Amino acid sequence: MKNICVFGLGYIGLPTAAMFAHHGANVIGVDVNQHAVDTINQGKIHIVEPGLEAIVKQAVDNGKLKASLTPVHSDAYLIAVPTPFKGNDHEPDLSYIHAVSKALAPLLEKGDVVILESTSPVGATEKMVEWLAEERSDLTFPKYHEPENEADIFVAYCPERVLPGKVVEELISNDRIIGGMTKESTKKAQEVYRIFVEGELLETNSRTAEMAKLTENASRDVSIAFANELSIISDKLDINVWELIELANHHPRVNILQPGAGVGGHCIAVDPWFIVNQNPNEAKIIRAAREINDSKPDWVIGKIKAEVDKLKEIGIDKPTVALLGLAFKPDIDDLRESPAVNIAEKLLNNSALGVLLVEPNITTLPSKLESGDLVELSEALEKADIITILVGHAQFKHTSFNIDKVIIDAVGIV
Ligand code: SAJ
Repeated sequence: MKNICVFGLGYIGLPTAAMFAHHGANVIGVDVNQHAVDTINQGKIHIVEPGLEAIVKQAVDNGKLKASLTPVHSDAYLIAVPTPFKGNDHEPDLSYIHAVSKALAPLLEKGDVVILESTSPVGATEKMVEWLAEERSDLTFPKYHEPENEADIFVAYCPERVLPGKVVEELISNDRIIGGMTKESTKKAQEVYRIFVEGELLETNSRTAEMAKLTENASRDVSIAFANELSIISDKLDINVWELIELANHHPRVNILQPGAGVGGHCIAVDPWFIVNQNPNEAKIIRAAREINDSKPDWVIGKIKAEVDKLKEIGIDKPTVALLGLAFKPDIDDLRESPAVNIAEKLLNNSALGVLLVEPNITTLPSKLESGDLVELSEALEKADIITILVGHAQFKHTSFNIDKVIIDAVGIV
């Protein structure tokens, strides 16, 4: 497996391509984004991920990694393009995988390996094979129900499970699920990942691998929803939810996660919907968890509004609310799909309030919050009437909130 072509140079594709190149493979990374291609070919990166730029630079300088708008024939093709939603019912949009299939099909030769990594609904790998087969009637492709029968092309689904912020380390050390359409496809895909993966390469079929990826994130979503539901019940009963969870977790077989302002990011808040969309009548807990977690930002806004009303009653006409944290989780600068941004956006639209935003990991606000004031923590603590902690950043954990102000703590710091 000397030559590898990686489609999609985003948060997963780029680190994966760089890792293959760093371990001696000749890698062509393909992306439709000219800016990404140019940046990578200069040995730089267009995303934020600790430790990645050095690996990309070395691989580019050594001539092992090249980015391009067009693919070339390779021994293995790895697909890591987005699968967003389309329509109003969280239906996965496989058009990026379809476009890659069309670009890749003309290059295929007997013995090549095609691996899908994009988070996908169950059956997407078989759909991809259909698209490839439509273009190449001269080749045979594997069939899900005939795992012992060999074909000209080897196909597998191999999901990633790296944690943003720790991608470089986890790509190497995590165990991987290798879901071949046939037994031989699993073996061939294992050979590809063995180039750099030190974790176990667990064998299964493509549908189980697709479902495993969705299951991992849905499982975490359900666990967080349980914690968020407890926080709402505890608030009603005037119980401290953080103490409650701490106590319950002393039970040897209980391990409850932490409530927060909601669930953000591009994985846990998205992937469970693929299961719900495909199994609307069966996926009851998974749907409920999504709804509970998605409604948590509005619940936090309700708490803020209740405090605002109390201040108005005592004559403070336009109270100022400080929102501490905008990122989707602690100690990162990533604001995408962040519940804190959602809360900030809604409060900024309320002209009866002053709003101060604190996010120590960024220097400029995203366009949807451009009407807001990004200030230092000290200024917010001094000027605001209501302090709302939305993200458990280290800076906030090291701050004493021993001040005479209303504090709403969505993440249990105080
Ligand atoms: N959160 C809570 N309470 C908790 C834990 C998390 O409210 O106790 C919130 C976070 O604040 C954040 C959201 O959940 O808003 C998601 O954060 P996360 O750290 O749980 O996960 P991600 O989205 O950064 O990465 C997840 C990981 N999946 C699992 O842990 C099962 C990662 O391993 C996957 O590779 C990644 O999704 C992905 O790409 O699918």
